[in-house]
Amino acid sequence: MNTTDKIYVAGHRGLVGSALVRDLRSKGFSNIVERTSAQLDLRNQQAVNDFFAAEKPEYVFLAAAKVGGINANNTYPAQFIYDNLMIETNIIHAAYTQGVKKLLFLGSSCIYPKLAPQPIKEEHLLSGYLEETNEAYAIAKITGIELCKFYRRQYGCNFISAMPTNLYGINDNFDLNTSHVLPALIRKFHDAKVQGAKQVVMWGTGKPLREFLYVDDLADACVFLMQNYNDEQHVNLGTGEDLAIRELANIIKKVVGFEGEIVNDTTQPDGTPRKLMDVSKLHNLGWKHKTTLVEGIATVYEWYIDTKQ
Ligand code: GFB
Repeated sequence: MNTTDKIYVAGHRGLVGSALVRDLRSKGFSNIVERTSAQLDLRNQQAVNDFFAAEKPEYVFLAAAKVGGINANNTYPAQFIYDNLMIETNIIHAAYTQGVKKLLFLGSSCIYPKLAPQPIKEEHLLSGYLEETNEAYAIAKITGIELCKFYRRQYGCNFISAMPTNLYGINDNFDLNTSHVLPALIRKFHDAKVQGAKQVVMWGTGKPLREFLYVDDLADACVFLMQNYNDEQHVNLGTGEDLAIRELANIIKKVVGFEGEIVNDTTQPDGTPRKLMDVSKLHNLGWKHKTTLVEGIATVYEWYIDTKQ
């Protein structure tokens, strides 16, 4: 991938897509194609085909997706499966028909079985039942991996897949009904501090373990794979370290400076007990994350105060 090659970043306004555009620009890539969802509905096959025929991108980062936290996944499963299947099928097929040189598809660690051995290796895919709260999203993302695999096998397309762990960063979603845990807790602790509240509610038991990767590191890893990886098997992207949600809450509480207590709402689901990625494949390829969790949370909190308040 040369700096003048035409690169389409699908989903450039989202958490992942916006980090990809920042990363690509910082590395000198200047020919980046972007479309908002208002300009191009990626669920519409004709619109996607027309866009690819007109723009003829050479490289594609498929970061467009319907995403959300545990509550959004659980509440809107039809939208999560339909939107994601349509987006990825339309883009992958158009990339094939228009002769895209290389495509990187982004999935999620929730593709793995709910009770997969830990840490989870790439080969654990499709070896057991999925976590119920995000089954619809996981099925769509597994299909994306399989599309890339079979378009490679039958048509020789250089389509690769990356499976990131839970991500966070600037441009995240802070809506308490649809967000992931990390931005939700930043907002809850901040609001409680400002309002002088005594308690912050944490969903579930606080016992599930999660791994978090800063989205700027994720973007760097995706560009690294685009430059260096050309195989069929998907690649786990993570830090290889996890912590309990309760520990995460305590870190965020400290960064924000909230002095009250944390209470559990156990009417809310815990989701999968643990999903720690085995990142030895990624490390063996020569890539490792840079940002620590505390550094990342501090940066996001600063950004949140500057832009959302
Ligand atoms: O980040 P999260 O929504 O998604 O929740 P998942 C992680 C854990 O944090 C769960 C708990 O055990 C939640 O119950 N939690 C505690 C909270 N307080 C809160 C809160 O205020 N808001 C939220 N959202 N959670 C998603 C999947 O799973 O992760 C997606 O549903 C995707 O498909 C994504 O894979 C990366 O890690 O459980």
